[in-house]
Amino acid sequence: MPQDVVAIAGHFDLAGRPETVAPITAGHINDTYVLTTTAGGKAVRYVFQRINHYVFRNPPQVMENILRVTEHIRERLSHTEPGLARRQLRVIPARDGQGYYQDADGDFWRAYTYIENAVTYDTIPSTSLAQEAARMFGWFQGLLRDLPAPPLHETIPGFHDTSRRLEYFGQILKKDAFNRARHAAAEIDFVLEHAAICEVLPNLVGQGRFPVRTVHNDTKINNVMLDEVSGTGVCILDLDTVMPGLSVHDFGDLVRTASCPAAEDERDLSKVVIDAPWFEALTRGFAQETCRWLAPVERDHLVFGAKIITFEQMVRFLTDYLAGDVYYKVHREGHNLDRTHTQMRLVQSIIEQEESLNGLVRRAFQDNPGDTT
Ligand code: GN1
Ligand code: MG
Repeated sequence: MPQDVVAIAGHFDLAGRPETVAPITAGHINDTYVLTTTAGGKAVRYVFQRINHYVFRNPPQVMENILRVTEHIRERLSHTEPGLARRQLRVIPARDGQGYYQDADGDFWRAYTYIENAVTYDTIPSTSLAQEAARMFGWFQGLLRDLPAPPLHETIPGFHDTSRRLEYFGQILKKDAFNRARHAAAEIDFVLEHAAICEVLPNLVGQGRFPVRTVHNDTKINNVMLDEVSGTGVCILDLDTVMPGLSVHDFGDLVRTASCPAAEDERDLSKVVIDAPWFEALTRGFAQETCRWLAPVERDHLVFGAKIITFEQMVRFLTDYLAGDVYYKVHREGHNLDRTHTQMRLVQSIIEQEESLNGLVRRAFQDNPGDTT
């Protein structure tokens, strides 16, 4: 594969000649490589990605969205933060001017400049970094509030339509093509028992009582880069699912991935718990940036957002386990079932602490009063 990436790189206008290619294994969907060139005696790094077109059925639309979003943010930042090129991913167009290159196998490739001196975390090492990461996702949402019409393409239809995901889960469960349901009886019962929570947000949106915004939709903690020395937020990554959605889903996915010190596939479930100080740090960081414009109904549903997005993630992992591991990359037998277990445990942990978590949200927003009335 590294040789292929060098050949692919030939279709993009890079500085210098490709020297080395190394895979990056984080991320469950796309294939990612870092390619290094030498230009004028200096090493220059690029990120190359093969877009998973089983997941993203229309990669040109994905790239159209990303170009619009990155250009918009660059334009916004150029007024306030000139010279801060690393705050923003930069798409390198292919030689034919498109935002991607399609190879002979029909695969779509894209290239970004590499952001140096910044790191991502799969599990976040301190509450202060958690707060900063959450602030970054709030900042990102704020920058997209005035993205000019039309709305972005829906790159994965019904991405956070939890009811639709539940319906699909029901179909896969009925087939049980791999005879795996017998290993997940308690998890299946849990999903069916909690089905009603899927209706809450769609009902509010349907009644016009809940804003639909341009949001990130995949705010997993490793999708934000922080400066490797100071810890200050640098840049938001993984823009494939930036599209219309709900701010509470973004907050929720952060809570899912950063308020628990254990990994998403941790097998020791005693380590899997929503830790209040981490949750509080995330809430404070998010409030810092969003308090000026987040509607009261959104604030009141931040904890619910964490519950529903974690429940949805449980349904997604369980569905993929039953379907034979076709969507998420797996690295061991039962990987998707292990992931299902952690997500179920997190939902239970949110339910157990719901009242006190809501109290922490209220406190964070009181300390960061906005101008929403
Ligand atoms: C996928 O690619 P990655 O790892 O950032 C998935 C997210 C899930 C996440 C679970 C397009 O994200 O929705 O929350 O795995 N992305 C897509 O870890 O399905
Ligand atoms: Mg992703």
